[in-house]
Amino acid sequence: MSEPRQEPVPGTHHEPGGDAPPASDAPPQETIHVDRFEAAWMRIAAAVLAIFFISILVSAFASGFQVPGVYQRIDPTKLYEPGSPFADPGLRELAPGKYEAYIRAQIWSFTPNEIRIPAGSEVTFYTTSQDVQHGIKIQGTNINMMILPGQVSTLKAKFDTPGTYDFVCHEYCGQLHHTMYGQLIVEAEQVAAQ
Ligand SMILES: [Cu+2]
Repeated sequence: MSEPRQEPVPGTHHEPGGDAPPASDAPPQETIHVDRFEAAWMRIAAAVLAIFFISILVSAFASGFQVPGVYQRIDPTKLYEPGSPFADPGLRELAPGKYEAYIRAQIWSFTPNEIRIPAGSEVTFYTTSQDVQHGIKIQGTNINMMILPGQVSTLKAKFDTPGTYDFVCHEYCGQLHHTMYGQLIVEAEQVAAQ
């Protein structure tokens, strides 16, 4: 299918040799002089950017770093209402070795403040705050996120090595902020083979 030919609109037709300057009047091409040391620093800056970009790719795809996602919005005044997963937070088993952990933060504690899972488990964490801004960092893992009132944040981690993983609030939330901590205990008993 061919487009219908456009007729030139009267008065807008560009006449050859009109206002465009003749090509012979164009200034001669000039090259920009870049000092030797300046050029070296430009190459170093480009190399540093490339290294940073590669390190982002390696951390995202090889080391499994994740950016905490906004899972949903939630009314912080309704966390205790029936049906809210934060009314009775804690660990839920979805399948052998697969868990979800709901953690509610409030001044100045986590609920629950102790979580036990068998080694080899994969846990998806969901967190929200009842009052002010908190944070959670689980030692030795990629779990490190803000806990905000009105927002449910989520991150996932796999726990292969038995041991005790402390978690703390890392966002100053008032006088007893330093008392806001808990423990995730990975028990030596392995997840049953599937
Ligand atoms: Cu805090």
